[in-house]
Amino acid sequence: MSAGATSPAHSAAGHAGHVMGPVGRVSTTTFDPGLFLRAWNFSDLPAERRHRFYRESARPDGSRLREYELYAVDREIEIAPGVFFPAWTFNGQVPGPTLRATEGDHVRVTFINQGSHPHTIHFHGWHPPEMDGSLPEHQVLPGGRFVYEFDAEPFGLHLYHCHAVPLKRHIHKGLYGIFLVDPREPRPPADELMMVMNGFDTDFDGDNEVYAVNTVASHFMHEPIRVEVGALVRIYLANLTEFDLINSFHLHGMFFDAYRTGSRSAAVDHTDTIMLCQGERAILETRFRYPGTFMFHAHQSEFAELGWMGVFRAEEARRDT
Ligand SMILES: [Cu+2]
Repeated sequence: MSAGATSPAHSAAGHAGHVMGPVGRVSTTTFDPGLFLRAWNFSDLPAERRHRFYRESARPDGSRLREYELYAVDREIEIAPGVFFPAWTFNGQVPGPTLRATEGDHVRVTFINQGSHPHTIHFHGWHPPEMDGSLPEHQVLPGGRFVYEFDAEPFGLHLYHCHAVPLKRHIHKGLYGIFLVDPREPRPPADELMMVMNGFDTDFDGDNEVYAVNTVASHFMHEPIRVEVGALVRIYLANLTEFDLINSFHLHGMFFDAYRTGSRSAAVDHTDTIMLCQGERAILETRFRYPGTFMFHAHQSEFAELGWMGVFRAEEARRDT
């Protein structure tokens, strides 16, 4: 339609019902997708509470021992305004807490199953078979516990998730999280953001009705992700969507470097859209050139309209001199 052809039916008011995404807001008191963006190793908890779930100590070779406590618990979560999902969670949240180690660290995860079904934790990365959490004998029954222990390698953006059967149901119910392993030679300092693309089958018909990044549909449309113009922004992007074969991330107004699985130091692509299969991950790096608001969303328009859409707000650095 040309600019001059606006009729009352096509006025802004006439399109009020066409606003993408649900109307209203989800409470962020129990889970805040914005807090999840920049939290790892339970950094979002007060110190004394954090100590219960995460402890780190130096080892003689200069690496660290990192000890975690993860528990499975059934919990209803709000994924869109007034839309509640009967989730199975790690530590009460979907995605579960982000675990972050450096290559060569020793990781010890005590898993307690407080849920109503048998669960496991299956980590991506190198580990002995008895730590795999995938075979029938690996199942941790309700009320049971298991200690997963392995060295963190290789460096890259990995996952952890339940591997009890039926697998797609256990993952889709919410039992997944990011297991990030940094290289020994650290990546350059950056504003780092954890983004988990996920979907929810609210009527259990094997198809998702709600999509999001970090669980809450359209959250970052209401709460823009604030970044600084010119600063390096690093996005840790993981696809934990079930039922749909692929998901994607598209960023407006710029290009980014992409490191698939984050396991190599050289970028493999320079693009504005990246496609990830189920369980696939990528690290994305860019610098915002202009101040202003930049949309990001799945390039599957259906997903975007069902909640997988948000915006960045880039601002000039404050000069206090
Ligand atoms: Cu499970």
